[in-house]
Amino acid sequence: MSRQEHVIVAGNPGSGKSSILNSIIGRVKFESGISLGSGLTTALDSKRIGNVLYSDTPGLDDARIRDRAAKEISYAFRRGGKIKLIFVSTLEAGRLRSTDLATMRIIVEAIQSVGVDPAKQFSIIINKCEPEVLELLENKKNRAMLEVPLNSAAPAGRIAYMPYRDYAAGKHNVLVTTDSNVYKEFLRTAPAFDMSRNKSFAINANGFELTVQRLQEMVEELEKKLKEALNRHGENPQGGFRRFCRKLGSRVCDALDTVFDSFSYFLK
Ligand SMILES: Nc1nc2c(ncn2[C@@H]2O[C@H](COP(=O)(O)OP(=O)(O)O)[C@@H](O)[C@H]2O)c(=O)[nH]1
Ligand SMILES: [Mg+2]
Repeated sequence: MSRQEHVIVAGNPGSGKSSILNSIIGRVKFESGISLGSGLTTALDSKRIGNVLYSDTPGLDDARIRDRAAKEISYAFRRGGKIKLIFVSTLEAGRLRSTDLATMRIIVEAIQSVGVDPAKQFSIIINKCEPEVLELLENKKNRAMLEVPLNSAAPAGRIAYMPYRDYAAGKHNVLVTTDSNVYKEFLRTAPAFDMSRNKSFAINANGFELTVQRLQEMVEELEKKLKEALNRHGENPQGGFRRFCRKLGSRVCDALDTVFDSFSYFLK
C-alpha cells in the first residue's frame, strides 16, 4: 500500500511557513501574516488538497505556547504518511538562529525515537534571503559556514535558499510569488520518509532552552574550527576536522558523517 503524501511544514513564527504552503498550492489556503506575540498559527492546520495532505504547524520558539505547540506538531506526525518534512528558517544578519536549530533537532529526535531515521530525508528552506546574502552564498566556503552547522544540528537531504520578496513583507494572506512552479518543483523533488500512524508519537519540548544553549555553543565551536580548517585549505584539513567532529560527537552532534560529508564537499 502506498502511503498518503503528507507535507509537513515546521519552523518558528514569521519564517514564512504558511506562505510557502500557499505558494506550493498556488492559492491562499493557509492564513499568513504578521502577528505580534505568539504567531498566527497556534494550532495544527491540516488540509487535504487532491491526493496530498498539507500540515501547517506552530513554532516551538514561544515559551508560553510551547507545550501546546509540541502537542499540535505531534498530531501532524501521528497521522503518518509518506512525509515530506520541510523546516523553514530565516537568517539574522547572515547567521542561523539557535532557536530554529533547536526546533529542528527536537523534532528530528522525536521522529528517531519511534524508530524512523529521517536523516537526509527532509528539507530545509532558508527563507527571505536578501540579495546580498544570496550573493555571498554563491561562494562555497560561505555556504559551508552555514550548512555544516545546519547539518550537524539536523542532517537535511536538501537545503534551499529562497529570496526575500519585498512585496510580501508584512502582508496578510498574499501569495509571495505568482510563479508556483518553483515551489511545486521543490516539493516534487523533496526527499520523503515513511511513517506509520502512531497514536503515541510525542514531541518533548521540555529541554528546548537547554537544546538552544547547547546548539549555540556547538555552532560557535564549529564555526571557529571551520574557519581554521577552510583557511588551511590544501594542507589536508580533513584529518583535524574529523577529529574535532568526533570530539563534538560525544557531546552533541550525532550526524558526523553528514557533517563531514558536507565539509568535504565544500573543500572540493
Ligand atoms: N519579504 C518577504 N516576506 C515574506 C516572505 N514570505 C512570507 N513573508 C511575509 O512574512 C510574514 C509571515 O509569513 P507567514 O507565512 O505567515 O509565516 P509563518 O508564521 O511561518 O506561517 C507575512 O507577512 C508574509 O507576507 C518572503 O519571501 N519575503
Ligand atoms: Mg503560519
